[in-house]
Amino acid sequence: MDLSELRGKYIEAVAGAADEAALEEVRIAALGKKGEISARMATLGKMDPEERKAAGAMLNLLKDEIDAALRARKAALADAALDERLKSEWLDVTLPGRPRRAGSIHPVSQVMDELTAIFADMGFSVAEGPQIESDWYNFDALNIPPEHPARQEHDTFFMHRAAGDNRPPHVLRTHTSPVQIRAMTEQGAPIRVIAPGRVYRMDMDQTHTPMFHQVEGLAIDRDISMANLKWCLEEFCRAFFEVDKVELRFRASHFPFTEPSAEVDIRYSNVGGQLKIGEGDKWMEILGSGMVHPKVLQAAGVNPDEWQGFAFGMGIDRIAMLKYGIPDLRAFFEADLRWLRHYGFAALDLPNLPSGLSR
Ligand code: 2NL
Repeated sequence: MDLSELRGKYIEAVAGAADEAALEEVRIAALGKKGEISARMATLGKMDPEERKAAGAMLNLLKDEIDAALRARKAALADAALDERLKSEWLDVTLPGRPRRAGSIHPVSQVMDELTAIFADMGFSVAEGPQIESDWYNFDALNIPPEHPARQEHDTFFMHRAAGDNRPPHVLRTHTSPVQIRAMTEQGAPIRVIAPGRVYRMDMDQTHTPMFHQVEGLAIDRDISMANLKWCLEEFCRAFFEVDKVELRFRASHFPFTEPSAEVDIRYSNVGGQLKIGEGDKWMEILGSGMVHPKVLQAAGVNPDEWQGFAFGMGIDRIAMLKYGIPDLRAFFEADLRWLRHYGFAALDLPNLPSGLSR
């Protein structure tokens, strides 16, 4: 048999191999130790040098060609096998699940639902906005100019710009204030909104996670004062902690976006690790607040000579831990089913004021 016949025989055999086992038989017959091509190689030794050079080159070419054909056929067979499997193992992912156990509501979601119910009762609506914000909405509009030290204090995550694009980068929002700026810009005054949601800061330890939850509130009208702020926050705390009496303490503070500004502490007791709100001789800081700075109103297109109002911001994860006695913040974001079953809330049981928030 000459080489071209040999080539024809094996190329045809490769093409005809129906599965990997058949393909392996062809490989052994041609290129195996005792294969036909190998046997031809063994005859080279008896040739004279000139003849050996020419015949050796031809044999090597043929060997490479058969080898390439084997590999290509093997890949094609694997593709076909995968297609077969994908057809037989087809699954309709849009089918409803058949849960063996009901899921539960995460404490953060529960608390968001609770505070939404409380503030809705006071006439606030819920505003939402993007988690990736422009530098303007997250900082400038809030009276935090580029060189302001508060920018560093926010431990901001910055997004990338394309090379050569020198505009300020977008950021992961460091608070939900930009949502309220957007709401004010779109709706104008008067306005009453809360903005609950995820916020991001580059911080990670026992008491900080890089993503956490915040709720901010904003009330703008013609004659809203600090007195309205105080009542609103006291009423919120009384309803949220489900106690008859709460006591808040306002401490003068400073934020770029409010003037005057106050940090707010709540009275509590700690008896053997059991925290009680509204009694005792301890104070815990729970939120920041103040009268919206005229420059912030202006940035949102609201005339500060006509309108004024208060704003506040508080951490949702922290008040959830406080209300439901959850000791470790980091467990909030580990998606541990045992933890969720222990601290979670019944689904379809939306918090509402008439039936008691958390029952
Ligand atoms: C804190 C402090 C605060 C605000 C947030 C705010 C929003 C607008 C205008 C003015 Cl649109 N202020 N928000 C005001 C005071 C304090 O948060 O300690 N948060 C955890």
